Amino acid sequence: MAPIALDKNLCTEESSPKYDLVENYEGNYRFAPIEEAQVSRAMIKRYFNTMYERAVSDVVIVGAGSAGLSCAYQLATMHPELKITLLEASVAPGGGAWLGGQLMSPMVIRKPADGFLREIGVDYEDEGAFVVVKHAALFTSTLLSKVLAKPNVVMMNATAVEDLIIHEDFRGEQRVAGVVTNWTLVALNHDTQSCMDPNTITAPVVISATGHDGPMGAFSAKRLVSAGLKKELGNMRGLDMSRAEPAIVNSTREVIPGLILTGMELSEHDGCNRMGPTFGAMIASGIKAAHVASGIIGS
Ligand code: 48N
Repeated sequence: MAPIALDKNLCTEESSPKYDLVENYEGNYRFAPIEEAQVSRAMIKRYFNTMYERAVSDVVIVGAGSAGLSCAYQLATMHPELKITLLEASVAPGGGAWLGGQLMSPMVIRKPADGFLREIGVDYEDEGAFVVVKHAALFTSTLLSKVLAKPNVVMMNATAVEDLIIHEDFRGEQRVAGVVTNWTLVALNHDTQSCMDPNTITAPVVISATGHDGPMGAFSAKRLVSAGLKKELGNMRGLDMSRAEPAIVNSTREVIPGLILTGMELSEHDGCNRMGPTFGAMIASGIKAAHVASGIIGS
């Protein structure tokens, strides 16, 4: 099919009207011509090329909340050669870090995690033992923009991990070898439709940062139990900021070969306390998960 001819005289830099000149708003503001099919094809080509190319990834990160995004940033910075695929079930990434606690938007981050804010260029007010970012979305949007600017990171949102790929190695040891995905609206409607076949993404390392909340929270931890790879969940304990934050960071680890847990998913897996609306542990745990992944890949 012949490519759609463009109105050439509107597509050159010198001829296209300056978008910001006031007179362009006096009824003659014009765009370069477009055909609907061009828009669809521009999106389809890129989206499905991404799915094809990332069917085999080096690292899959499940969940684009504060832990998953911090991990993606750190890992992509340490290893620009790795194909890192970030999967987020919601349409909007960010998880609990968009709004902060109780829908109150200022975000508290305990020292020393404030160093990461300086790394990514987010201003804050210093309160001594902790700092406060004026709006949680300032942190999340800045971090998200840095992550998406990394050439080796691809994020697929509205895409749910609905199972783990689990292989048995030559020693008979079970290891996670990737994830099973579907569009989230499909994954949430399995009970209303006959089995909708999923997509797979294989990767030697999966980092699960699916949090403790929401319709799919602690997904991988729960799947380890239902797949018989873990006897039972630890179940998140009551709120204790002082105990919760170091516990989450210090317990960030590879829980079974090929699967690293980070962030609040660990509270459900191990039975750690919750910390409420303070986010330093999410940052530090995400960064630690990146180092754990780096160690696995480098070994
Ligand atoms: O923000 P969350 O839920 O998880 P973390 O661990 O990044 O950050 C946790 C933090 O927000 C808190 O809970 C704070 C500190 N409060 C603690 C407390 O005591 O209350 O992000 C997880 C992301 C979300 O965006 C989910 O949509 C997504 O993971 N997700 C998934 N994405 C793909 N496939 C799935 N199966 C899936 N499940 C969750």
